[in-house]
Amino acid sequence: MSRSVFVGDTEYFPGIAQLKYEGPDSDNPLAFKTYDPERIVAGKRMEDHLRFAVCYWHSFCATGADPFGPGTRHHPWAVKNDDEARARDRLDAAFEFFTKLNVPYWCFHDFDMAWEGASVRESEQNLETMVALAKERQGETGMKLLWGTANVFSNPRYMNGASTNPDFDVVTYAASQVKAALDATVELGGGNYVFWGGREGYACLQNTDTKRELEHLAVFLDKAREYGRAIGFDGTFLIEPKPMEPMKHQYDFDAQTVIGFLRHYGLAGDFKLNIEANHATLAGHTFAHDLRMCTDAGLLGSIDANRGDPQNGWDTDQFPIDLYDTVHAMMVVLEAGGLEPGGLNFDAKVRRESTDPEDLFIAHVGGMDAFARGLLIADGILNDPRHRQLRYDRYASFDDGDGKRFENGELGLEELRNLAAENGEPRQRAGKQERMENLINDYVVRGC
Ligand code: XLS
Ligand code: NI
Ligand code: NI
Repeated sequence: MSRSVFVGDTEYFPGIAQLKYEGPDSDNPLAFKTYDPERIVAGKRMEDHLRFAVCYWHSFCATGADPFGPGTRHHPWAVKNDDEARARDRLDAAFEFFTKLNVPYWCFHDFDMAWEGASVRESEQNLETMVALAKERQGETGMKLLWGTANVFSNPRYMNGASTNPDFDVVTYAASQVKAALDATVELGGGNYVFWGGREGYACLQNTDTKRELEHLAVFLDKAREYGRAIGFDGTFLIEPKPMEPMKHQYDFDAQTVIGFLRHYGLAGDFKLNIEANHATLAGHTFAHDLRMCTDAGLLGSIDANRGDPQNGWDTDQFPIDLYDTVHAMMVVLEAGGLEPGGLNFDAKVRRESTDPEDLFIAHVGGMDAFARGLLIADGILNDPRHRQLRYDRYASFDDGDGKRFENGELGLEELRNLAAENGEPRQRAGKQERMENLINDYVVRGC
């Protein structure tokens, strides 16, 4: 596919051409060593397995500001005085970046792309203006939208939550934004729509009616589904779990909590999960654990690819470069048959000290190569009969006979007791954890 290298009138990343696969021996920091979109793995192109997306917020809006100091990155697309002019420049810079990086998808929040107006109507118009331009740019570059979402957590009005806010007026405002963001997602052909519950939780249990707030959340999601389907959105609604930050506790704590919630309120199926690595680890799990909980439930929708720092207890949103993480994640994804219509969205930001424009490319290259390696290594492991044997043959006693009858619910507690009495002490069967770990390491070393 040939793509024009920049859109609009200005080149925002001069001196950087479209990135290519150059193979493992390349020493070019702006080339892929493993990610080769055309390479066939397990019967599919790498690009179609990984379905990479770039996020708008961290990459084109954030400047590196932290609670201790202002931004360090000076974006050439953020210099004009007028809101609309800045938004247009930012969009062009983003599409230039997407094209040069050569990824197929992107993701946005309403007010990453547009700017908030003084009224609901004004904000809607601002978003419509930017969606029209984004649609043009998608047409010119071949980019597709992985998902859209609404930022219903930054504006001070959402300090007590959005759909779970104790004040109904705030709930209606959140609804106005979700409606407009759903319209935008449909207009741009997005395959998914995300709800990350930014401030849907509490800071103080004692002043919060948790039962009522959770019920409001369920009603709100149900109405969003109803509206989305009515305007022709046939993609997946996604809930992105996170246990804390900004709130002390967030209702969408982790994968299993969200799965239980979706099933309880009859939302499962239309709604699936968007698992973010750093959120899973904040919940005390591994990334692969939360993915596996989703695939077991048939509810894995998409992935926010990033990583935390084991020494920091917050959402550092670093680029994913840990090979074990990507191997374990891709083992789950491959076993489940893939991510489509979801993908791997880099919800990750370069560090505050990474101030060269090329750093944003280098960071994405690292993440893409790490997942490409994860894919190849995972495919090798899953095709090794020893993996099957170590993981599944442990359950052979349930394949037939009484074990099978137990699985089918045909044996009562007394019958089970009698079997134990008859059969006596069970034979010890080792878990073989170290064999499994060594097998994985062998594939990691053998590489790609
Ligand atoms: C923040 C979330 C956010 C969502 C989209 O922690 O990861 O970026 O992905 O609202
Ligand atoms: Ni995220
Ligand atoms: Ni996050």
